[in-house]
Amino acid sequence: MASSQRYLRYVVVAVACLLVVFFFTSSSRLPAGSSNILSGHGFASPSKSDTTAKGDAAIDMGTSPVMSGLPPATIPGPRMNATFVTLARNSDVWEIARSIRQVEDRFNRKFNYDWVFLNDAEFDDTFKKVTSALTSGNTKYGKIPKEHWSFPEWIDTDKAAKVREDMKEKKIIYGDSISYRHMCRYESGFFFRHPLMLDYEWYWRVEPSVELFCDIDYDAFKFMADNGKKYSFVLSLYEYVETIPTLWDSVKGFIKANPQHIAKDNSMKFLSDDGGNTYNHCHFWSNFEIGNLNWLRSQPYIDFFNHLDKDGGFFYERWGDAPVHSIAAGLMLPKEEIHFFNDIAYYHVPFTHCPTGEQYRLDHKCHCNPKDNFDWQGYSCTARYYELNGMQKPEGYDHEA
Ligand SMILES: Nc1nc2c(ncn2[C@@H]2O[C@H](COP(=O)(O)OP(=O)(O)OP(=O)(O)O)[C@@H](O)[C@H]2O)c(=O)[nH]1
Ligand SMILES: [Mg+2]
Repeated sequence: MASSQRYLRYVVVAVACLLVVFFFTSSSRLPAGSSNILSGHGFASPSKSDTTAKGDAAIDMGTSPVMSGLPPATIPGPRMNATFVTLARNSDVWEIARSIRQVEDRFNRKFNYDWVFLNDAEFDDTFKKVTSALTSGNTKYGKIPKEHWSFPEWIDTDKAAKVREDMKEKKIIYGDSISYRHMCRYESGFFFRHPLMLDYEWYWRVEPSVELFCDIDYDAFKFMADNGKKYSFVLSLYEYVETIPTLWDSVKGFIKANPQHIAKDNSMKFLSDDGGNTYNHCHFWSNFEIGNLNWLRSQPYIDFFNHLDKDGGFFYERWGDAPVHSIAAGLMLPKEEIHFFNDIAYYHVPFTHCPTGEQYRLDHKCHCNPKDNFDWQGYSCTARYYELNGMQKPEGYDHEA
């Protein structure tokens, strides 16, 4: 019995020795990164076979990070007094997370601008945790004051309810929604006056589930400031007529009462085909905007918003903030102050702006299909914008899409 126990002990010791030998020999076959982790460094050293050298950067086969030859993590130079701004509900968290990730990857990781989030309810911890982890700048979370997200006292709420019923029957998108109307009115007249926004001069609006398809290597805010721009767009189209039947009447009332607010060299030709008598429904799509907050806070814009608001179309119809901002910019800014960002490749369901020009797309690592570009299609107003501004359409516009 004793000798068989001794024999068993020999067998156990032999198996243990074999396991130790196997462990050390097999660890040398692990991928480079894993062996570094085992050796306590945590930096993957690239192996020749799976690395494409960028520029002249020498490949260091050691375990420390390569310090030379890589671009800086952020671009040096002055920053503008600017912020991203997003209106969202807590339930939008994962859709806005996708948008933030794209904006950060394509632009903001180099510039680290702040991000202001606004909501008609309190933001919850998940929303704050997820969004602040994704952003490179500071994040701020604001609650919208009740008086900016409710029916003003001059609105007949029974009449507004009747309109919603009618629009529901006609199957007009968001036609029966009260919150959508508050949202459009808020984006038209209040977001730029929220206390958190008062710290800034420039904004870039970002909505849930949007995409950016190309690298943006320069500071778009600084571009706006340096070139005297106040408002910008990437997509333009015709508004759904049923949502704004009397908007242009209200605008004409404003023009008549405030001729001093109308810019001399304006973009009326973008908005109207008959010198201002009727609206052609063209507007810049406001789910993307880079703009100047001081302009929105200026007396001409506030007078414009107040005039429209008094006429009640945010509730008696379903006026969107896109035509409201666009008409304001088109009439009250000289046309040179509106900018088309051909180089910002963008998607918001269902339209894509994919920059015309193959070399640009290659140089900026774009991943949009030029065939999806909406700019030169019949329902886009961008060709009108080019015409009005005497701009040549970019090379390739007639065969890329
Ligand atoms: N806090 C809050 N945000 C809202 C509400 N409704 C819409 N929003 C936000 O307002 C912006 C515009 O709303 P969307 O629902 O995207 O409207 P849209 O772009 O016309 O329509 P979609 O095609 O659905 O995107 C988005 O940033 C939304 O997250 C709301 O009731 N409360
Ligand atoms: Mg949207």
